[in-house]
Amino acid sequence: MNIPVPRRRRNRTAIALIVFTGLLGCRPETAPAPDLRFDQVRVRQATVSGTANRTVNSAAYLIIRNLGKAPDRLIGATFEGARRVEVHETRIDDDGLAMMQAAESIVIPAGAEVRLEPGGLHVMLMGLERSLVSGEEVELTLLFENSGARSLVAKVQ
Ligand SMILES: [Cu+2]
Repeated sequence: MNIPVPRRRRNRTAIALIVFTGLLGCRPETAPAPDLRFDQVRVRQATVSGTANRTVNSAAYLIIRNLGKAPDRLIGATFEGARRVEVHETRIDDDGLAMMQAAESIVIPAGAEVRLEPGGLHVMLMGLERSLVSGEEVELTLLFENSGARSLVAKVQ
C-alpha cells in the first residue's frame, strides 16, 4: 500500500536538506570562528597526605584570549587526578563573604580576554588523588562549545 506523505512534512524535509547542503558548502575560512590562545596556565600546589582523611582541593587559573571573530564558551574542564572538576565563579554574598559557585558556562567574547584568577573565576579541582608539587607540569583540558577540547600544560605553583 502506498501511504501518501503529508505535504507539510515533505516541505520540511526539503528545507532541512537545503540548510544542510548550505552548511556543507560553507568554507571554514569565510565563517567567523573563535581563535583561542592561553597564557599563564597554572595550578595551585596542594598536599595530599595518605593519613589525613580529608578532601584536598586545588584550582587552576589562566588567561584565555579570543583572537577570532566569533565568541566561544567555556563549558567544562577535566583534570586527571581530581575526582571532580568544575568551573567556578566567586561571588560576594549579602554578608560580605566570598562564596564560590559553579558557573554553567563562561563566554569568551570575540576579540576579548577572560582572566581566571584567585578571587574570581577559576577551574576547581576537587578531591585530589595525589599532591601537586610546585614546579611540576600537569595537563589541564578545557572544553569549549566551539573550539572543542583543548589540552594545556599547567605549571604547579
Ligand atoms: Cu571554587
